[in-house]
Amino acid sequence: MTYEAIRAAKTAIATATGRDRHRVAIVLGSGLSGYAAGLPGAIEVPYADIVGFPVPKVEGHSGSLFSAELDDDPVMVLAGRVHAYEGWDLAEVVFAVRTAVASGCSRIVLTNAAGGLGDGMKAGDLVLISDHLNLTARNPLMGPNDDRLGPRFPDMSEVYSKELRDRARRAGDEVNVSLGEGVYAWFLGPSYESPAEVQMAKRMGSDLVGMSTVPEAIAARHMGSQVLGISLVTNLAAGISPTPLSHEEVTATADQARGRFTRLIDALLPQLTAD
Ligand code: 8IG
Repeated sequence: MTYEAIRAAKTAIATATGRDRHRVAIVLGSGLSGYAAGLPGAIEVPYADIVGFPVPKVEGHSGSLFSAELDDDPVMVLAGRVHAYEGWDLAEVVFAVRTAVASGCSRIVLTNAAGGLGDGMKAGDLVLISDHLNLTARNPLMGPNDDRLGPRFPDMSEVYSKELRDRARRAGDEVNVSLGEGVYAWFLGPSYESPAEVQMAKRMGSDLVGMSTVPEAIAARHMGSQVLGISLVTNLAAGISPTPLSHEEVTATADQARGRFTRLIDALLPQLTAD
């Protein structure tokens, strides 16, 4: 079923955008989806118009795909994502990313807002994800495997492409945006971690905590796409931060980082459409 559903969504995107292939997709995390509005000449397709796409219910806007051409290379921007904590199945959580890969995106950029706990990290930092910890005991590949999508036991030794991280670093250098690097731990949420859970995640080797990205990265790797992960640290994790976490802090940091994020992605996309 998933395979046919992905094909149907892919056809809907091709029809609505007039482009039957895209090269690169970028998923915009919370507070970052405004990036799409700044894309000149982009074609917007609401998720509700793409058969099979889950439509986010919570945030102010319900999610749209934007299709734009950068030097003749079609790029897909996914503004809005759904999370497991909203009650979506992981098959639904990864559906848009799977459709992007099926539509030709051999490189997927996953962005998110996250909590920071690595030494020296502070709110506002942009961090390249070097690896992840799946602390949810869930996996989007559970269930029967469809060999047309990928192998039963996909290798995860380089989920977040070293090559793409190097390209991101070069893009950052071009536009004076410094980038950290760290391991992202996936928690289900929606409550933030307790301080003890943050200490656990830290001792286990993580620098970032968040509620997204990992299932999408696993599904994209399953289908053979390269993945780049970028976190915006919008808050220090519980117990690291001297103050309680609030969604307002998260939004305020995202607002403050928007300019740097936009500059980075503008410099990065041409690096990613190039061979
Ligand atoms: I924004 O501190 C954001 N998302 N799990 N923990 C987790 N997710 C987050 C956090 C955080 N901040």
